[in-house]
Amino acid sequence: MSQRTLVLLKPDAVRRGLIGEIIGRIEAKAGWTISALELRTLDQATLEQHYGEHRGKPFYEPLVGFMASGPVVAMIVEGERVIEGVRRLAGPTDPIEAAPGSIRGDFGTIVRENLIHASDSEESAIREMKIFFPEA
Ligand code: RTP
Ligand code: MG
Repeated sequence: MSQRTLVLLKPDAVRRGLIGEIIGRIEAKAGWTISALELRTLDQATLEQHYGEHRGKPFYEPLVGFMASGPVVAMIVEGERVIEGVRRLAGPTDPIEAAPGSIRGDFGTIVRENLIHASDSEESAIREMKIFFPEA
């Protein structure tokens, strides 16, 4: 079943020069394609929309501060079972729990600075794609 998902390469990934490495892993999956891509610095309003479900949690303010600390790469990736697939490529939220071979497992150590965001369901994907690529 072909799907679309919203992926963000977080500011730590951009700062550390990992854009190519991470996009390479996504592009290497058979049949997946990137159909929209933009480098941009996120403002507070966009971040409040995107991470609204976490408002009030202890990690919310530091998360938003981190996500605004530098440019991110936002993209739409399309393909077979891509929603679950990119989440699997990324690995669990906490990089220390993420297996080697996953993006977070290979490159992360800090929960907040875990390199990549990917929509967690079809519903989230539709909501998040509208925030970042309203024209798509
Ligand atoms: P994401 O939404 O970014 O794809 O990550 P996720 O589903 O794996 O994790 P989620 O629970 O949605 O949390 C969103 C992001 O908040 C940061 N976080 N910090 N305890 C903490 O300090 C903490 N917990 C979460 C991470 O950047 C996480 O990806
Ligand atoms: Mg999430």
